[in-house]
Amino acid sequence: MSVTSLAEKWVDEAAALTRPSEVVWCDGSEAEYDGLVETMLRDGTLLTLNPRTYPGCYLHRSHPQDVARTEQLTFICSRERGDAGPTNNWMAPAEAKTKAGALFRSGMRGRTMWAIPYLMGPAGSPMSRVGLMVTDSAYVVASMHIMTRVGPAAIRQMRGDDDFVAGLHSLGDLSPDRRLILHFPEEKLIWSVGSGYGGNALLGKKCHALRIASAQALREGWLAEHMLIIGVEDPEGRVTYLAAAMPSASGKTNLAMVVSRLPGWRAWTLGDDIAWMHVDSTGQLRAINPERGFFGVAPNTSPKTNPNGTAMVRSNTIFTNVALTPAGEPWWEGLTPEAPAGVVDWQGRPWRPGDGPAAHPNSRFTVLCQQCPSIAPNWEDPQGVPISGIIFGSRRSNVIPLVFEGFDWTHGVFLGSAMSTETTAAITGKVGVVRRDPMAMIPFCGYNMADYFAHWLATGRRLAAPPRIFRVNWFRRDADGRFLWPGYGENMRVLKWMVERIRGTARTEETPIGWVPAPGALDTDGLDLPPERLREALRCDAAEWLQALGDLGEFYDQFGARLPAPIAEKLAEARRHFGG
Ligand code: GTP
Ligand code: SPV
Ligand code: MN
Repeated sequence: MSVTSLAEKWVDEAAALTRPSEVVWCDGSEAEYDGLVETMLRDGTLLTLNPRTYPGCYLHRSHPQDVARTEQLTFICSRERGDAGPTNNWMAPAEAKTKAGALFRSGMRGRTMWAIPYLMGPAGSPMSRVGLMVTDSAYVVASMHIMTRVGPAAIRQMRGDDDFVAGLHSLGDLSPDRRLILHFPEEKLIWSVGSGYGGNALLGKKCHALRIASAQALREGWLAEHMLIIGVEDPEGRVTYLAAAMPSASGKTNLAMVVSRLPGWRAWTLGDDIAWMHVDSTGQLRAINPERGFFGVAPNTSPKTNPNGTAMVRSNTIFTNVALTPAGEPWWEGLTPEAPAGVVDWQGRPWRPGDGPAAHPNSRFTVLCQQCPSIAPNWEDPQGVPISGIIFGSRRSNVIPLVFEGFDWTHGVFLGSAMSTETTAAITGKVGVVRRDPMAMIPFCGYNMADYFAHWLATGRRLAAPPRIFRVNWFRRDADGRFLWPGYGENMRVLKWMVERIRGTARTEETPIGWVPAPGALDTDGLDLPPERLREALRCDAAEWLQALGDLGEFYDQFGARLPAPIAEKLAEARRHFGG
C-alpha cells in the first residue's frame, strides 16, 4: 500500500502538531480490526458481550458528556461568512485554526495516532470519494472499519496527489468546554477535537459525506443528502428506487429495512443515512450509498418494529451506550416489553424499572451493511440506482398529514425547504422542540442554505423526468397523544401508493398543499385502523396551515435576497390558497 506524498506530508504535519508516541497507517484488514478490539478489551474501552448469543459483539460506553452530536460546537469555516449562511455556525478559518490548534497541540502525547485512508462509496464508482483521517481513538478506527472502506480500496481510487478530504481528530479531554467540530470546505479539511462519539468523531459520516461533500456537490453539480435509499419490489418483481430524507432519529433506518405484510411487496435496503446522487448522461438521477455500515439508533429496535435491524445486530456489532443484562447481552428500551432482571444501565450502574432509561436514548449499533437480511444485491453497484421518487419526512405531532405529493419538482423542493421537525436525542439539547429542518439538512449543509435550495431547483432542470417528490409524517398524534398511524412495517402501504403514483395508477385528490391519496387509494387491507383515524392522519387543517406558512415566511426572511424566487413564489401561492 503506498499513499501519495501529499497524504504523507499531511499526516506528518498532523503528527508534528499533536506529538503522538507513534503513527500507525491502517490497512483495513481483519487482523487490524481484531488487534484493535484486543487492545480495547484490555484497556476497558470495549466489553465482550455473550459470545454464544452475540458472537463478535462488544459494548462501548462513551463519556457521559459525549453521547450525541453537539451542533452548537459545530462550525462551517468558509472564508466568507455569507457562504456558511444564517443557519450555520461560522468561524473565520484563521480564528478556527488558532482556537482548535491550541487544543490539538501536543494533545496526542503518549497516544497512538492512526492514519486511516478511507473510501466513501463503492470501489470503482465514479461517484465515490476518498478521505484520510487521523485519530487517537481506537474506537473511532474500529468504527471507521465498519462504516467505510479502509485501506487499499481508498488509495486505489485517488485520482491525483491531493484527491482526498483530510480529517484531523483527537479525543482531547472529552470536555464539551474544549470541543470543536470544524469544517473548511474550501480546503477539503475537517478538524474535530474533544468528542469520540458518532457524527462528531467518525469523520467520514456527517463531516465528510454531508458537510464537505455538499459543498463539493454544489461546485461539481451533484447532491449529497441525509437520505436512505430503498428499492420497493412489487408482486411482479419490478423494483422502484426511492430516496428519503428525514431528520436524525426520525425513521430512516426503520424505513430502509421495512418488512411489509402486503402480499408480494417487499423492500430492499441500499442505505440508511446518506445518499450521494448525480444526474447521469441520460438525465436520470442516480444514487449511491457512500457508507459501508449502519450507525443506527438502538432504542425501539425490536423484532416487531424492525425485524431486519434486530437480526443484523446479533453478531459482529459494536454497541455504544446500551444497557447490559446479567447474561452479557445488550438491552435497550423497546427491545422486549419488560427489562430483564439485573440490568445495568448505559453507564454500568445497577438499574431498576422507574430509574429512567437504561439505555441512553441515543445509544446505537455499528454494523456492516452486508449483515442486513434485506440488503439489496446491487447495493454496491458503482453506477448507483435510478431514483424515481424522493421522500421528505419529519417528526410532527400535528399539522403535517401522513402523506401527500408535490405538484412538480419546484413545488416538491418548496415542500422540502419548508420542513420542520421535533428535535430528538440524536443531538444534545432539548428533545421535542419544533425547529426548521429543510430537507433534514439543517445540521449538515456545508454552505448557505439559500444556495442549497437554488442548487436543488437547478438540478431539477437537468433531469429528463424529475422524480416525484412526496412529504410524509409517521408521527402525527390524536388528542390523547397516541400515534394516528401504526408506522413501521405498515409504512409499506404508503410506499406502495407512491410506487403506484410513479406508475400513474394511484388515485389522488388535489388539495392546496398537493396530491393526497383519494379515499380508498391507500391499501388498508388487513389493517386494523378505523377509517376516521386514517382521515384524521391525512387531514389538512387550513387554519393550522396558514399559521405554519407564517412561521415559514419568518424562516425564509433570514436569507434575504439570496432566497431563490421560485421558493418565495411557492410560499406566496400557498398563502393565497389559504386566504392569507
Ligand atoms: P439517524 O440515524 O439519527 O439519522 O436516525 P434515523 O432517521 O435512521 O431514525 P431511526 O429509523 O433510527 O428511528 C428513530 C426512532 O424513531 C426510533 O426510536 C424508531 O423506533 C422511531 N420510529 C421509526 N419509524 C417509526 C414509525 O414509523 N413510527 C413511529 N411511531 N416511530 C418510528
Ligand atoms: C444523525 O444524528 O443524523 C446520525 C447519528 O445519523 S450521527 O452519526 O451521530 O450524526
Ligand atoms: Mn443521520
